Amino acid sequence: MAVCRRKVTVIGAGNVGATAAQRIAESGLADVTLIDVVEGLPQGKALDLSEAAPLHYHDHAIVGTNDYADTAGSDVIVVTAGLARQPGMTRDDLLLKNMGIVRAVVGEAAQYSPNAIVIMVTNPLDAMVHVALETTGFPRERVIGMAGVLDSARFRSFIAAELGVSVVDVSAFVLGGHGDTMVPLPRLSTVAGIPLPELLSPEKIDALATRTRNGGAEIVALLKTGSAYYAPASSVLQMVDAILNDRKRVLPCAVLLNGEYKIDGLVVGVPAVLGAAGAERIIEVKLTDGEQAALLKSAASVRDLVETMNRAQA
Ligand code: TXD
Repeated sequence: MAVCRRKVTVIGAGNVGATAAQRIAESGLADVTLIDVVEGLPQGKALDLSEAAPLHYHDHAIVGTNDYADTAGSDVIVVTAGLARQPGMTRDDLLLKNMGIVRAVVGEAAQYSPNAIVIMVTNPLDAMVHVALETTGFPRERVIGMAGVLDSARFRSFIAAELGVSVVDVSAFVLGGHGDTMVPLPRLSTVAGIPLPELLSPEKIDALATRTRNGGAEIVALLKTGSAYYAPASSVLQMVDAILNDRKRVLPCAVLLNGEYKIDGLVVGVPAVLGAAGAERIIEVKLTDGEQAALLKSAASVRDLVETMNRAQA
């Protein structure tokens, strides 16, 4: 009997990449190839993770490499490669540096896995999804950004803590860009089906939404060096699981919009049905004027980044 093991490539063996590799292998989802530009780093982390395999009762291969040939035939490619903002670097400097990195790594990986689904993680997230779409030429279903899953998980955890209820019963609906421009929709966020505005005051909901928007910065301030990676890696796992198991999960994903939500040609976070073909369907909900305006503002900030990248290439 032919046995077909699924394969996930994680590009970037840093904090998010290595943790995502660990979660994917240890949850029994797929073999993992971890690749990085630094020699020895992916090999060392992959070896360490492989040595943990007997203790976690899984037999997935975890391979570390610097050679894209080893990524061939991947079902999913997770892109975490990039630089963090360094002192003296402007946001635009970082945008253009990561654009160059993402273009190079995604271009290589796509050649070896032309049918893969790409999950982008590198920041600035929405802009990097544009870069990956352009570089691969893949359809929009197969190039998806991870941000909304993380933002909604953060929002859920804060709502649950505020109400003293299980996070499992909290469902949060977020739209828009990652971080600053996230658009939470409290009226569509629920606790066991009860709309959030029935349980918390508008001021309290606003405070929790603001904390969510600043969720990344709150962790950076505590860690001093580096940024969040446990929840980001778990968010990647949820998306990979939805794809490999064709679960048709409805998850907030950064995808290219072609007129949905009155946005055309820009990558924005919206609810999508995630299954074996990627972001198979975008779910459109009717927004209030205020929500629509916030979403358009979020899209405008993505447009600014795309224009900066276009100018740099002109
Ligand atoms: O919600 C989200 N989308 C995010 C995004 C949540 C958390 C982190 N987010 C972003 O992911 C973050 O702002 C970064 O842009 C990426 C990766 O974050 P991480 O914390 O993992 O960064 P690290 O630890 O610095 O790892 C980056 C790795 C590191 O090992 C580099 O050597 C590698 O990327 N790197 C490369 N690998 C391959 N090829 C090239 N060219 C390359 N350049 C750097």
